Amino acid sequence: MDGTEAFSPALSEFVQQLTMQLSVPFLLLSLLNSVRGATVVSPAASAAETQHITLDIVNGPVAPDGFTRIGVLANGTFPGPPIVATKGQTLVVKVNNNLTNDTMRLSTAINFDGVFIDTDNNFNDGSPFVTQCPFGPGESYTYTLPLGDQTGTFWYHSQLSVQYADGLRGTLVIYDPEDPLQHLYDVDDASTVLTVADWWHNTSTVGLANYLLTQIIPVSDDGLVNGKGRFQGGPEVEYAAVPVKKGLRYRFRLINMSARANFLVSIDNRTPCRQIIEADGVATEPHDVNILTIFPGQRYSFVVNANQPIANYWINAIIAGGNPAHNPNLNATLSRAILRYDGAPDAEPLVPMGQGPTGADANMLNEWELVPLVPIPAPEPDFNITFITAMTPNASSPTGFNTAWTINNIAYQSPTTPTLVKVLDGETSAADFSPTENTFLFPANKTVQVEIVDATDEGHPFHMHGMNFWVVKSNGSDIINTVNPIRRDVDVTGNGNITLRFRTDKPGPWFFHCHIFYHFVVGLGSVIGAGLDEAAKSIHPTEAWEALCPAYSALPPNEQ
Ligand SMILES: *[C@@H]1O[C@H](CO)[C@@H](O)[C@H](O)[C@H]1NC(C)=O
Ligand SMILES: *[C@@H]1O[C@H](CO)[C@@H](O)[C@H](O)[C@H]1NC(C)=O
Ligand SMILES: *[C@@H]1O[C@H](CO)[C@@H](O)[C@H](O)[C@H]1NC(C)=O
Ligand SMILES: *[C@@H]1O[C@H](CO)[C@@H](O)[C@H](O)[C@H]1NC(C)=O
Ligand SMILES: *[C@@H]1O[C@H](CO)[C@@H](O)[C@H](O)[C@H]1NC(C)=O
Ligand SMILES: *[C@@H]1O[C@H](CO)[C@@H](O)[C@H](O)[C@H]1NC(C)=O
Ligand SMILES: *[C@@H]1O[C@H](CO)[C@@H](O)[C@H](O)[C@H]1NC(C)=O
Ligand SMILES: *[C@@H]1O[C@H](CO)[C@@H](O)[C@H](O)[C@H]1NC(C)=O
Ligand SMILES: *[C@@H]1O[C@H](CO)[C@@H](O)[C@H](O)[C@H]1NC(C)=O
Ligand SMILES: *[C@@H]1O[C@H](CO)[C@@H](O)[C@H](O)[C@H]1NC(C)=O
Ligand SMILES: *[C@@H]1O[C@H](CO)[C@@H](O)[C@H](O)[C@H]1NC(C)=O
Ligand SMILES: [Cu+2]
Repeated sequence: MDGTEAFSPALSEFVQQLTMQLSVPFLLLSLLNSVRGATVVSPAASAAETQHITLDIVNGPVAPDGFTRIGVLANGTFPGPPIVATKGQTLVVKVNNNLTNDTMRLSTAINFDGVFIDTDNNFNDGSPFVTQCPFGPGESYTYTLPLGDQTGTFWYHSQLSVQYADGLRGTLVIYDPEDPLQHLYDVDDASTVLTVADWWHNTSTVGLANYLLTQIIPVSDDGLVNGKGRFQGGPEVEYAAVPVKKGLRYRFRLINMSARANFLVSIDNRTPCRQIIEADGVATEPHDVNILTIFPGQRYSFVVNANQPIANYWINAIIAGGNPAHNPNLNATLSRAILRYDGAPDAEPLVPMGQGPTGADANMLNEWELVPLVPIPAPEPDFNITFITAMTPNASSPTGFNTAWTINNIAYQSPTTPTLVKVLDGETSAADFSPTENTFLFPANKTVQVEIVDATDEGHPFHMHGMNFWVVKSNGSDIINTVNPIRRDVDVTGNGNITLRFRTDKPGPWFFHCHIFYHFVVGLGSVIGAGLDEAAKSIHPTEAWEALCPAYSALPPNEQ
């Protein structure tokens, strides 16, 4: 809130509406008790310490852009149902595999992207053939995730092959009832979670087969914002409307659920007022930008002050991901949503669909300018490694086109026996892993610096499972910051170099991979083996986990 705008009527009306919808006494009380600076938090804020969640993974029809296809969907929707958590909870997520359609992968495994995984809980990280075997149709697996002190914006997705391109993606927000940045915004609820995602009409299995043959990642048919979008020549599907009330400040939580594409996100008439306050679950000092590029897997929170005239405004989410000539359906301009002020007509903005601010007005986000709210210096490295990424056509493929992406000349290939299974059997030395497992071993409680050297012409968002890293050097900047660099779990390289540092405090194998899953499945991945001797002693999976691999290997190939 700034100034003395008509706050109280607006808020009390808002509170009334909200409480009518939710009728949660706790919320009512907390809102009425604190008028100014009230934060509209999710109803789960009052929930018990353990939250039980069920996700049914089904094949069903879905038509986010008006074209009906069969997807792989959590609870039958795209995006899947939002997971709403509160700091300190333990999430117990029962995932039922109800898949039936073998034109897409029938097995699955779920990763809760960015959620820290406790030391002894590595087996619940959801990484196929690293921390678990996938589970097949008719099976269930329950992920137990103690959230500890972590808060912020996350998501969940299938981690198996490129299956999440078929739709298995959803949001996960951990609300902090005592958010130190609460004074900056008034509203932070389900309506302020924004997702951008690429979308294909065909299955990911067809897409992957084409990719292997042609070396061209299938260009998506469109980009979706909050699960809605349009393709060129398709029906005029109603864009998602994001409701705001004049006079309130909104904490938007933007999640890039792409499997491939990126988006340039801006809001018309927002010059110069979008404050970033979070990157990948790490609270930052407020930082003004007008446009941000967000890569697959990344998340940002930003505050928008609804201080413009009551109207509809475009939220531009210009999609970029491959050469549009490869898919005439893709029209980058059609990827957008509407910021709708209360009192504005139920209609599209009157101005044409634009690309957002350009040139100096763009005020793009420079990652190296982000400053974590809680400073933690990057520790001095005990080990330095270099990853050189490259795309290597596969000479032995019959077409000559078969693609591999490599790190230090090795294309990661999933082993048959998951890394963790081997570790628990006492296989913890380098010789126990084949070269194509690209597994890097370090003792426990050390700091590793990895420089990723990338001379390719594509962006690669590198994602670390289970923990954050310090971004000592961002792509596109020469600044080395070890004092208080941004910490996050996805950082982008591509025709440039980045330097990251992480700790090996959590014994276990952790996936470290490009979050463009088409790159990942053809090799752009590695495993960080942190203190594996310790892991062999400290990790004690459940019987249900032990049963996953025997069940998976007994499946016929079309059910795997
Ligand atoms: C998903 O669907 C199941 C079965 O209908 C339901 O019990 C569960 O609560 C749903 N999950 C979420 C997160 O909404
Ligand atoms: C299975 O998926 C394919 C590809 O999307 C679709 O053409 C087919 O109709 C689906 N089968 C059933 C029984 O839904
Ligand atoms: C999914 O499978 C579970 C466990 O078998 C079952 O309880 C549930 O009803 C199924 N849901 C759907 C939508 O088929
Ligand atoms: C999907 O790809 C297959 C194989 O190329 C093709 O036969 C089919 O028409 C495609 N379906 C859609 C919806 O594009
Ligand atoms: C999401 O990631 C994709 C893939 O890198 C990127 O092209 C797109 O710009 C990102 N979206 C946003 C909103 O930045
Ligand atoms: C893409 O969509 C925009 C907005 O409807 C339209 O102005 C433009 O002509 C379209 N592009 C193409 C190549 O048709
Ligand atoms: C790692 O690299 C840093 C420079 O980035 C250097 O200061 C340090 O001595 C190196 N450490 C080791 C163990 O090689
Ligand atoms: C290269 O092609 C051969 C023959 O098709 C195949 O067996 C092998 O898995 C491919 N390698 C990679 C890294 O894709
Ligand atoms: C690593 O640190 C933890 C916590 O301080 C300690 O319990 C563990 O013994 C240490 N491990 C090694 C190998 O130093
Ligand atoms: C990385 O930085 C270089 C400049 O050093 C720039 O040319 C390149 O586009 C950047 N890559 C990405 C993905 O932003
Ligand atoms: C990245 O590092 C490599 C190897 O040190 C160097 O040759 C290259 O110029 C660097 N790229 C950029 C954009 O700084
Ligand atoms: Cu990549």
